[in-house]
Amino acid sequence: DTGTPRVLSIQSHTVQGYVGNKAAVFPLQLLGFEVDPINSVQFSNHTGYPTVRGQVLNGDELWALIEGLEANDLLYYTHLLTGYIGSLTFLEMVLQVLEKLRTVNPNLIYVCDPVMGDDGKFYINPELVPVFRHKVVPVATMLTPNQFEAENLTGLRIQTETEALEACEVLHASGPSQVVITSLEVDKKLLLIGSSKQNKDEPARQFKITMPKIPAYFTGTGDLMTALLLGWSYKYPDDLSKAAELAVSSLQGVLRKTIKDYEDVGLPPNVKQLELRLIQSQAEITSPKVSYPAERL
Ligand code: ATP
Ligand code: PLP
Ligand code: PXL
Repeated sequence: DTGTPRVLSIQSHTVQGYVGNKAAVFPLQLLGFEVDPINSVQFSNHTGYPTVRGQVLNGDELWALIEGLEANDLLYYTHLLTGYIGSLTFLEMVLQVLEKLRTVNPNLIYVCDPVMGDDGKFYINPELVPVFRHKVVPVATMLTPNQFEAENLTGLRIQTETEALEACEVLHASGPSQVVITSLEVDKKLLLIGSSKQNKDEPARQFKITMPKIPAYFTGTGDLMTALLLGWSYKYPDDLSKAAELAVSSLQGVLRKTIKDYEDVGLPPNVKQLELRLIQSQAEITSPKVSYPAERL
């Protein structure tokens, strides 16, 4: 233990473009973290393209990597970060990895983006939903669902700010002390809802951040958002609203830079394959200008 925070990040790798680990590792490194990526898949590109080729890591292969680390005494992590998980057996194995990491560091922070889908549509097999709900949520420290995922994890319908806050309370009661609903569309506005609860007897501290919806479709923004929330909440452990302000401001900075770079070369910003301009957005990641303040609720 050198005092540097160390993240085990189990996510997708794409050869080209920025989703999964490709969206999370570089920003966390810029924020000063040691990041050890395990690539849950290696694909040519993300699945929004017409063709995808590549390999999928299975649960046993994941466990072999953990055994290798363990044999060399390399299993000390301050954080576990997970995103899109494609199969039930892999999800079950991630839970075993978490258990093992916590035997080495009982204070390990597990940041979980429970990726299921968006806008009422699943991009995972729905058989994973009960496992997320009953096994993963209870062991997560920070949870970053979108509106659809929060609905599936609680069984509640979430269409208003009030309903989102209630869902956060339900999720706190099951486990995570920090819950961020990363996107909720209300009246054509995009909201992020945050909720933190230090102990069970204390009321949750809740806030919202309102941001403009950029008329373009990005992939990997959810992965980048969760990585930024992990990063900034390590620096502000007692102030989730501050961490979320910085994460949102960074992310909006990256999106603005992405649109601008595409426009500068005369490309329409509306293509589905619009990739984040992550490497070109270092300043936005390390020193975001807080342009979207959190409002206490
Ligand atoms: P996941 O499915 O990974 O749990 P998610 O569905 O919330 O996450 P996104 O919808 O990509 O992921 O949103 C994550 C963040 O990205 C939002 O909080 C928002 O700040 C930002 N974002 C994404 N798309 C846009 C957009 N078109 N305009 C403005 N902000 C956006
Ligand atoms: N499509 C698929 C198959 C995915 O796995 C994801 C990942 O979360 C997305 C779309 C959306 O990515 P994001 O929410 O990070 O923009
Ligand atoms: O979370 C984004 C993501 C992760 N992993 C893979 C993907 C995508 C988005 O398309 O295709 C394999």
